[in-house]
Amino acid sequence: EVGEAVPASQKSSWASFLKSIAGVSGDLSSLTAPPFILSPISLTEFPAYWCERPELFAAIADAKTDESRSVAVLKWFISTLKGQYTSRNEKLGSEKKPLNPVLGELFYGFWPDLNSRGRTNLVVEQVSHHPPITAYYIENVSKGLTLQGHSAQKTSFSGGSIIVKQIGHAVLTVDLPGGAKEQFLITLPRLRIDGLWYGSPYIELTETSYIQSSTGWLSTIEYKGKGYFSGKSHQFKALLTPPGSNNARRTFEGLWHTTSKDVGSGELFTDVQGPKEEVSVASLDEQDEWESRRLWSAVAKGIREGDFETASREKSKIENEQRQRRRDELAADTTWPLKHFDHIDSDPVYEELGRLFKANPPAEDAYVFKNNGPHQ
Ligand code: CLR
Repeated sequence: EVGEAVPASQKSSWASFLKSIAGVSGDLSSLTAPPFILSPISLTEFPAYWCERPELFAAIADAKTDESRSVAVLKWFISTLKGQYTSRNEKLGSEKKPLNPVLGELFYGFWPDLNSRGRTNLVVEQVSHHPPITAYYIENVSKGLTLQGHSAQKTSFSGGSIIVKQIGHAVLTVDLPGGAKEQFLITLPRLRIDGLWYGSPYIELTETSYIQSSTGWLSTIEYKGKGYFSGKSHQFKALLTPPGSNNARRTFEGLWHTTSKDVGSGELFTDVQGPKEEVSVASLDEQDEWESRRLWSAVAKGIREGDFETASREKSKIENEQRQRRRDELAADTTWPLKHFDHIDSDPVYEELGRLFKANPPAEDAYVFKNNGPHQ
């Protein structure tokens, strides 16, 4: 018998969903899941997790040395993890299956200027439907900061858990006084989704991710869960190494969903127990038809209200309309034009900075922002 968290009427459909996951490798987005596990939020909203502590993002620009800038980037990065990987559990009760974005779906948002941190803007576009790929661009113009990246996933099933390999990377660019720029290549951790059998999935991070600065400073972040080191969930240990060295200058350690410390000084490093700031988004009637919340509004309402018949009827409408578009494009020998991003086959920043820590793979493609967001 499966899971205590699964409503009685959905137990058999949850069991067959789990069986179908075991048999599908690569892309779970199109699998039909039972209603209790559906989220009313599209994956195009997820890049907002990068900036829910806008003051930590802005603080990167205020750091004065190469070393302290790398520390500020690490601090901001670690402080995003709670939102990225545990916030659905807090908001929706467990990890859930997000809405699978359509090609061309958009998500725009911002965090207002407060306490002289500057305004931060977010532009997201779904740049591929199959496989799903989401491109994003975040900027704080007054601080001279931009974050450009894309996100895709390769999933597999192992020992009762879903293993998610993240494909894609992010590049953070910092304008330095005097006109120079510093760049940071950010790679992404691997995920394990546990708790499936019980119907209450949650994420644990595993293996290693990197933040490589163009100054040579490198953060190597190792992730561990229950049963390792302290036995607690959501542990990390980050080593910061100076240019050209293999010996860590600083070590940071703790739990990414609560607090961590600078091991050398014993001082507090990150603390994400306080409130975060959700992205501000235009109201539905001000949004374009391609904007995520407007596009999915009828489906999301059905899911929220437990009216799954309406949700699935509205979802089919969107999917059929998409299929028709693709057929029309094929017939007319055209392809869907991306609005905000240009695709490049190999990202020169990834290749160059990735070489410094032997990134695997050695090259990745990228989506370059056209500088034409709604706020530009
Ligand atoms: C997307 C990029 C974000 C971080 C992030 C967090 C949660 C991940 C999501 C990414 C990709 C899609 C994901 C999701 C958790 C569950 C969901 C892997 C990596 C899959 C498709 C749904 C599995 C279905 C079960 C929960 C039943 O920066």
